Amino acid sequence: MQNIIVTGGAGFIGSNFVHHVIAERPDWHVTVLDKLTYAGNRANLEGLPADRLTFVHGDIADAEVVDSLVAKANAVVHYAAESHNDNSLQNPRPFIDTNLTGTYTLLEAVRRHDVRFHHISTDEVYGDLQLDDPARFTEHTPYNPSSPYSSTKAGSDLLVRAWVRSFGVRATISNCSNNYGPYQHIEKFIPRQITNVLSGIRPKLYGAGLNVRDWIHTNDHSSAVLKVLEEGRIGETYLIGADGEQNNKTVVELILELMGKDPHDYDHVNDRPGHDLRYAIDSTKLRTELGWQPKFTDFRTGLADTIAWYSEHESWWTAQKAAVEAQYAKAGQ
Ligand code: NAD
Ligand code: TDX
Repeated sequence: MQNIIVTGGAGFIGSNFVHHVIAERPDWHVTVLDKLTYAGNRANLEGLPADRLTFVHGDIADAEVVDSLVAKANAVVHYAAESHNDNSLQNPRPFIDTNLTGTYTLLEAVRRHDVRFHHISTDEVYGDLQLDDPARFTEHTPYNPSSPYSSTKAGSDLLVRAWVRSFGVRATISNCSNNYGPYQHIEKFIPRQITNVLSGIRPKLYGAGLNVRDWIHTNDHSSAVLKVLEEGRIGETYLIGADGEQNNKTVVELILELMGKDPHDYDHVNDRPGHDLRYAIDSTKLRTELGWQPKFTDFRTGLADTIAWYSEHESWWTAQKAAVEAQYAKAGQ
């Protein structure tokens, strides 16, 4: 497998995966196909060797562009998506176009050219768990998405499954928990709070802040995806998680503490409509079947490194900060 397409490779998790692959697989060439929406940034790919990376500015829902690239590739790793729940509550349309029509367009191309496909998805397709529920999501948990975002991701997963069964497409799916790390857009929870503190704004916690997310460092997500791409069984789904459950209140307080501030110096703001209570992943299948293990499991250290990254890369995010906060202010958040 030498020539892979990474869709959404200029976004947060996709760009981290591109860095990982370039470092770990010296004989591979990566073609990034990215529309450069507000969430895509070419700077995320700076410093990578030009002879091993081709950047194509295009839409995954554009059948002509997709077909011409897929015809020359050995595999497609599909990260491109509209990814933010809050945006999907304001305007669901782009989520339908990219997450559903875009995935359909890629599936038709890999079907035509018999190219290996790996689909990146989320634990949010399973809905949420109660705080006191000992259960975690497994590959057998029924789909029950809550938001326009998670319902389009669930729909895209089902398209992949149907294309495997009906057309013999050689695909795998992975559903990962909440990622954190460098290059994450500042609309998302952790970078929003870090950049708030750096900008002299009090962090904003939705509701009481008791909602739980299962945090994984994006480097661990990358190693898991590479594992599934190379060794996963065709037609199978693998859940990716690193046992990182934390409630939002604890995370905000830890960010403030690590940044040398009063840990209680934050605001409670309007809750998200339909806000999922808790996500938790059981990644036993990936660990036992494919022998994957996470490496970046010390959340305090990972968060401190992430804070350092945003502090050292102010020029990466400052231009967007005012507009992101103005958008949140409209929703009282
Ligand atoms: P992101 O919003 O940071 O990046 C998305 C990228 O896709 C951007 O570069 C954007 O320009 C590109 N894109 C959007 N629409 C496109 C289109 N029509 N054609 C081509 N490119 C397009 O997202 P992220 O947080 O990096 O998430 C990447 C993937 O991982 C998504 O599929 C998401 O559902 C999934 N995921 C995310 C998380 C998380 O915690 N962020 C967790 C599990 C799964
Ligand atoms: O300012 C905030 N305050 C706050 O309390 C923001 C932006 C969020 N929150 C809460 C909402 C969630 O409980 O923090 C938690 C995390 O929020 P997000 O960063 O928006 O992530 P989430 O909705 O959990 O979804 C993320 O993980 C799963 C990604 O954005 C998805 O793409 C992925 O599928």
